[in-house]
Amino acid sequence: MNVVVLTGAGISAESGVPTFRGSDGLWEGHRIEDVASPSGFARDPQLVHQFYNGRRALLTGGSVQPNPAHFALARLSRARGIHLTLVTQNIDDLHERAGSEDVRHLHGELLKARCNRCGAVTPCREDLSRASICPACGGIDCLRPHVVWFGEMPFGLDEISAALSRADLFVAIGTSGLVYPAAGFVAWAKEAGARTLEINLQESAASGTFHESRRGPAGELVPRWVDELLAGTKDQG
Ligand code: BJW
Repeated sequence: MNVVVLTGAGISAESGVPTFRGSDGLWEGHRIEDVASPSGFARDPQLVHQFYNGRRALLTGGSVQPNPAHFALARLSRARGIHLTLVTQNIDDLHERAGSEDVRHLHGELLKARCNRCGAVTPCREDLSRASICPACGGIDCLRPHVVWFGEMPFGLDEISAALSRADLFVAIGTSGLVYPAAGFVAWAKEAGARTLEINLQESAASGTFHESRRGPAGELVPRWVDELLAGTKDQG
């Protein structure tokens, strides 16, 4: 069975990573577009670096850990009879820390930096600033977080689109369904004949598009859904 799972900020909320559009918005007083767009970075690079430095520090500080939803998806990826494509919009590394391999980071990775001069992508666990030096080319004031901002092309779309066209089941977990192209994946999967399931704390912009929606915290509902799916595939095999 081919399963494609798309995760969003909601799956990491119970790990202590604030969501984007919740009442505990990540950056009080700033619109997401101001800190997550190339024009915002060009206008005020220091502000944008500060925004990502704070989130990187939270991620590496020890208080943020994978939760049962991340672990359940790692378990699913190892199950016989299931081919899982795990796509995340999140730039954290919580899926990897829970044991998932080959995670498709549609919107990039917080623990990497990219050089605007030479294009190199390098590991990054420290603060970035305009004074940072690219470890690949030695340039100054040319590093940016390796993330996808509004107006930029998300990563890995060809492979994700191929996986969606083969999917028997598509599941979206903890995403508001407001940001494209990810918000359109449910329609692509349905067009390919997949069954579609949404797991979210509350109704999302895309809820009406799914065959089924389950409401509740990912940390509870995802392990339950994985148990159900594995029990079902065992019965069939
Ligand atoms: C829980 C929970 C719990 C809470 N348990 N659930 C139409 C078509 C195509 C494109 C566009 C279009 N219209 C406009 C566009 C352009 C634009 C776009 O979508 N804009 C919208 C605002 C309208 N898109 C782009 O620019 C993208 N690029 C692009 O389109 O390129 C051209 C292209 C065209 C056609 C095909 C292919 C390409 C790029 C988008 C980049 C988004 N970047 C960001 C920042 C990344 C770096 C960073 O993290 O800082 O990505 S913005 C931000 O939003 C981040 C997230 O990944 C993304 C989605 O947010 P997410 O994950 O859904 O979080 P929230 O907070 O919104 O929702 C959390 C959910 O969890 C809620 O529903 C809660 O209820 C739930 N929840 N706790 C379960 N415990």
